[in-house]
Amino acid sequence: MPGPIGTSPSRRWALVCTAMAASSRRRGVCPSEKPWSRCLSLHRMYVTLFTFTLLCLHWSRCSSDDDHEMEEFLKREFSLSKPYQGVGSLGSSHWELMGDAMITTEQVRLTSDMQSRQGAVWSRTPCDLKDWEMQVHFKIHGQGKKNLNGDGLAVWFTKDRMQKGPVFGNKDNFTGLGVFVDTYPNEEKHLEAQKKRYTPRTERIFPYVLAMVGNGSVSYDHERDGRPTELGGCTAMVRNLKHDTFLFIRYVSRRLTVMIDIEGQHEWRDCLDVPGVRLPLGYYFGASALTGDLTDIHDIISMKLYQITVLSKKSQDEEDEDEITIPSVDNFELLRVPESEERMSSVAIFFTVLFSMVGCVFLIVVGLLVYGHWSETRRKRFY
Ligand SMILES: [Ca+2]
Repeated sequence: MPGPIGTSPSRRWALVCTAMAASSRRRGVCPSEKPWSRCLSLHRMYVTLFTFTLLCLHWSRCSSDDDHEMEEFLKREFSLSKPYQGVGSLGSSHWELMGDAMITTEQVRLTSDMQSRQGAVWSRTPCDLKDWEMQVHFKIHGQGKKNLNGDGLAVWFTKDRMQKGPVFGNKDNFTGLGVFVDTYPNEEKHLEAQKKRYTPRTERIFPYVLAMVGNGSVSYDHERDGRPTELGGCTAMVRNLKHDTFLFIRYVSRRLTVMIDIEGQHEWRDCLDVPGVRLPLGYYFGASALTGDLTDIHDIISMKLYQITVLSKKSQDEEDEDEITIPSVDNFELLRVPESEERMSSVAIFFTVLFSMVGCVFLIVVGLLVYGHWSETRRKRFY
């Protein structure tokens, strides 16, 4: 499988810079007829100019994409790999099984090739890492022919854990992130039954990988394969392959990137890339799968979680502005925090303060009137 890829672009760029600098030094050899001192100063000038250009180029590249400077570390407490020591049996294990999931020596089998199964494996520890990437080694296989298998598996980063449900074996109206490998085209079958067809623009070829963010009140539309809540996705022919298949989920500087490696070429292929994804800290990683009338074997071979350290200060500062409490996605209508509510709340605060002040003035006036009346009565009593 391809290794961690977070540092590669910047490292590639650094290599290019070094190579160009070396090449410039080679080109800086002076013609023999020039006086040596003049040649040296010319050489210095060229080197200075070239270095300056390189610095400018490097600066523009770094400032155009702050995510380039990264370091990554494998976090064992959030990773699941062979020999799955204690998983599903020991309370001390970092991972817990649910439903029909079971451990073998080679994999965590979420479902077997049987109807109406659902299984999951969940991390016990909430994850407080701000930037991370998860590499999932999985396998989906079974007897069912094309489009007669289902339903798929999901990788989760959610507020709740260990809850059964209809969304690939997890509860609906979940809070957090779900990345689904959907192997059955429910919507297409539904349209076929109505004698309708996809338009080429809206057609999605299954199996299909897609990402969804839920805020606890958004439902996954199973009949439409999650189309209304899809953040992005790609076709991924992952079933019954002889070679290994991988899913890569990166969440760095509020940018969600999903890539797949399913061709057996040890190369990541882009699937989706969405900026402005806001996920709170302290959620749980998990994976789940579901079979219905149609079946498949859904296996997780490993889940490796890398902590990403973004070295660019600018993006860190931008992120530290406020704490995220509810998952949301910028420019995604279904999940946007309603601005009207925010505006209403400030309007409400204004009126509360205003009415409090008016109330106070009213009370003071009434108090003064009562006091005036009382002292008048008292004065009259004396006369
Ligand atoms: Ca489906």
